[in-house]
Amino acid sequence: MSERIAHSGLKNKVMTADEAAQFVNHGDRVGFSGFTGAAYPKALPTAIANRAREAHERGDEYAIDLLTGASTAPDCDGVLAEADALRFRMPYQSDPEMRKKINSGAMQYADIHLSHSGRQATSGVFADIDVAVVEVTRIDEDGNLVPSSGVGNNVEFLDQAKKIIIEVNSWQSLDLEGMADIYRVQPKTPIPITDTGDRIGTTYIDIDTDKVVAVVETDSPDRNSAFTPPSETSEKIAGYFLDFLEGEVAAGRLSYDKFCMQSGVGNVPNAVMAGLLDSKFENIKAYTEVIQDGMLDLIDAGKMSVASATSFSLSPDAAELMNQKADHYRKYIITRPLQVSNHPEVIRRLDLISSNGMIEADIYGNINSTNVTGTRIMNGIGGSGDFTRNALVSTFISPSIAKDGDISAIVPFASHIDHTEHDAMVIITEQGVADLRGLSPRERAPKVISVAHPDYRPLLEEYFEKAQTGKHIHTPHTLSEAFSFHQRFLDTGSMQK
Ligand code: 0RQ
Repeated sequence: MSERIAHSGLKNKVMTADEAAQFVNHGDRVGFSGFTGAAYPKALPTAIANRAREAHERGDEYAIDLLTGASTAPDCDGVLAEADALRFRMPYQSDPEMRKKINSGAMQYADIHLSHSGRQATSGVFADIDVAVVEVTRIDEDGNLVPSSGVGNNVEFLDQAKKIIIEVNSWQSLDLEGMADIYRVQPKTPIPITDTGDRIGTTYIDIDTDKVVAVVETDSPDRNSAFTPPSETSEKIAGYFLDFLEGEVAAGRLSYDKFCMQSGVGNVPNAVMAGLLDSKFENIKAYTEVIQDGMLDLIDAGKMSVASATSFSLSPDAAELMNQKADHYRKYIITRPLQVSNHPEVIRRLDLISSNGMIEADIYGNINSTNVTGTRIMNGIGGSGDFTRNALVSTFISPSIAKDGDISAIVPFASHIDHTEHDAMVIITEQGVADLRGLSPRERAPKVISVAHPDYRPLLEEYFEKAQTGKHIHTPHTLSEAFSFHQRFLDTGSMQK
């Protein structure tokens, strides 16, 4: 381990996680590394959760405000939520325990665009950050930090924090060094990225080593949840997505060479990437948030020339492969601070095609990505807004039904709106493609209804027909029935009955 901590001053700060947790006090605002299950601190969360539990048993208060890059893992968000150690959390999370606590009102959750999260931290929206806890692969002789499997908001948290705790994780490959491209976004200054693979910064994060109060050694894997094999539904959706891309080529709007993509996380995006393996597309580029299994496959097949993201989100097998072959993959992969990976300026410049999942879309193309029946948080908006609003073409890919058909993903009116009809351009389900570009609301509705599940199409057609008998029909609605699908679900457990 000692070769991983080359700075002599910081070597002297090595201590246990329990000792380091003593620097994290009740009421503190704490910035953690971590993004979609990668690069999160592995030891401090449990140590902080234990502190919280002990304080609560004594009858004392103990809760912190936690800022991260995005979701972490059960041994981070999960243990902290379970111990009631959090008062507040931002941004994206996807932990079942945390979801329960948020939805029950036991903690506060601010679900903000990921591209805004670091900027809000540096501009003082979250006031001072008391402690930054950041996982790294290595500390060099000058005290610079070599990021592990992701960057997220680490730079912003390290710059802002009064105290720094570093976790040096020997599970992470030393060959990750060179993958990161660290650049501090300056207000009113263009980001000099004009192509996906441009490197504009350093491979390490420079810090004020005087702020470091503790260094903790760990040896634990990232979360790396396994993906289930692609279902028939996700393969159908992937097929339609590829048909859509072919249509764009036929229309002269896209080339088989150097198409640039953003891809949300999950099984459907991985099925899309599996489809791209056998497609005519070559030299594919990804300017996206997370490196997924499918991207490693595309790189290995010589189909993807470069992938830029802020973090990994890999299955256990792919994480193992990354640990063995990081020196190979770092020729193709760049990890950037979240403010850069998700920056609207760069996304718009790169003319990319985005694809993200959704909870539901309404008949005019408003998208709910986050709140089931408008009230129950699932995960969060993540970076889907950053990419949807700024992509050349924004797509949403989703099964047309959920919960064995009790829920329709196409509804009369979305019960919560993350992406408006002005931002969402194409909706793809296993039923087909609804290309909404250039259409008025009344032209869009039949297209959206055509990708609903056949069991729900008649109900949606009936709603649309009746809504057009109203007085103002630019965007026809019968407001008293706009949430009838959701109400039926709450009353009977199914949107159909
Ligand atoms: O529930 O886990 O209990 O089975 O949602 O659904 O179909 O497996 O799809 O994993 O792609 O998730 C929108 C949640 C879709 C995700 C969402 C239930 C469904 C299942 C998962 P179970 P699927 P996915 C990149 C970009 C927002 C952030 C984003 C998401 C579970 O894509 O969080 O895009 N997106 N970020 O049963 C009730 C509905 C439902 C529903 C699905 N209409 N009502 N439940 N589900 N539709 C990542 C980052 O930014 C970090």
